[in-house]
Amino acid sequence: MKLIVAVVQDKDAIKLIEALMAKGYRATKLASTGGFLKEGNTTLLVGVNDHMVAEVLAIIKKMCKAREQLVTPLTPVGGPVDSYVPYPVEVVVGGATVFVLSVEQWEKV
Ligand code: 2BA
Repeated sequence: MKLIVAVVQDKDAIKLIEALMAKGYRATKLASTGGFLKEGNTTLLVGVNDHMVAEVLAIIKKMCKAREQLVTPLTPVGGPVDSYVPYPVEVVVGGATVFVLSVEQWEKV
């Protein structure tokens, strides 16, 4: 038994959940926030048997796209503020950040 924890972009979340449901997987959607961009993203919890992990990863890969996003760096602390021009920097977000955890016990009570 594994728990797949997938951090995905909000834009991909609904289609990903639909694709998982269509294949008979169950998922829990959590609203989350990225530590770096401090913007909303989605964390999905998917509990599966070991032999299903590869298929779930393939679905995540298919449904989640990498996108470029502009970030404006903060003014450096203690530096000269008047001469600092914060140029936006591009970061590539996604497709998805996925953790596969071993589950010791799974109960439905
Ligand atoms: P954020 O932390 O908001 O990060 C968004 C994107 O910013 C990252 O995309 C990466 O391209 C960039 N980034 C993050 N930290 C950076 C840093 N210290 N310096 C430069 N660029 C940085 P992704 O790697 O695709 O990550 C997307 C989201 O997945 C993250 O949102 C975070 O919510 C989650 N995530 C990524 N790695 C994680 C990890 N090791 N543990 C927990 N959550 C993670």
